[in-house]
Amino acid sequence: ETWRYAFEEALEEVQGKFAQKFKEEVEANSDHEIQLFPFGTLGESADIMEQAQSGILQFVDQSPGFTGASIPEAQVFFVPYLLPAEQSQLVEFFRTSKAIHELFPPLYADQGLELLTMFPEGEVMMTTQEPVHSPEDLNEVKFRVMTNPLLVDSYEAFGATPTPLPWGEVYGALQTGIIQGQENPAFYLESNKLYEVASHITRLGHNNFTTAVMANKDFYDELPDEDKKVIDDAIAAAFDYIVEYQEGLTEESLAKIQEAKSDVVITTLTEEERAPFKATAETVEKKFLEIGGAQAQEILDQMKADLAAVGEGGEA
Ligand code: 6CS
Repeated sequence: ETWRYAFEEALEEVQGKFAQKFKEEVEANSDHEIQLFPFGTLGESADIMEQAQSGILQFVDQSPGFTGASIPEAQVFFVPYLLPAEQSQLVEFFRTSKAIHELFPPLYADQGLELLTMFPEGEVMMTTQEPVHSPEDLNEVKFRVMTNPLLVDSYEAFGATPTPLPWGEVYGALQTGIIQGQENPAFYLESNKLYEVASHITRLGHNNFTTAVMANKDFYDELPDEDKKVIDDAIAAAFDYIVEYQEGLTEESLAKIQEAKSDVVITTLTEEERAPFKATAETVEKKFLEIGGAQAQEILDQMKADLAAVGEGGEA
């Protein structure tokens, strides 16, 4: 049988690398084939999600940045400075989190999805046309965010004017001045040449990009146990692979950007400069409890317990 798998990025970007490894594992261990659909081949993130829910696709990678609109609890990933900055702690959190492995699957199941895994894609950085050292510098900056209500609240708290847009419109919107800023991990800034249209990159350590891979639930439920095992093993192998693949990726990507365009300014905010951004976490957390769905409190409490279990947690 041929199974279709769509994701939000290009084949050689992080989600694509994960998908390629998943395909390789499934095909090596079964008679099934995986057909990959990178970004743009089937539409935007919202489109591929719809196709996975209706069963046209068997697998989909969609980030909570978009899923937060339909599973409000998934917005928890946009409470700033919640995830740890330290990579080994971060990975351990994704491997062991009860919130991810026990609380989220039923919420995805309600949407017709079998949650297979969540994994981090790298430190999120702001790119803007002017330098940013404080929330005041974001005043009047129309800042593109994924279509996620809490991310809008978070960037409002950061002092910007958040503008939710699908990914496909971001480069053009920066180029034409409809927006003046956006955020993404370094590999994505590099591969999509975002530095051409916004030459200031600011690292404020507020988040790591989380994504999720799901199967259509009816499809998954009806599979024989041996096929479920092939899928689960392939996901586990791809998780290990993608963690390893990302070692050093952020710094390499930033170096490539600097090489491609020497006037790009990459700034890491000092602790002092970060303080006012960090101070917004409490407000955004409260907002999450208001708009994060029936299980918001339970999810947030569990996330914090999971983070405490892997180390200090708190600083992204
Ligand atoms: O900003 C976005 O919309 C996109 N960012 C990443 C890193 N992956 C997919 C998503 O569409």
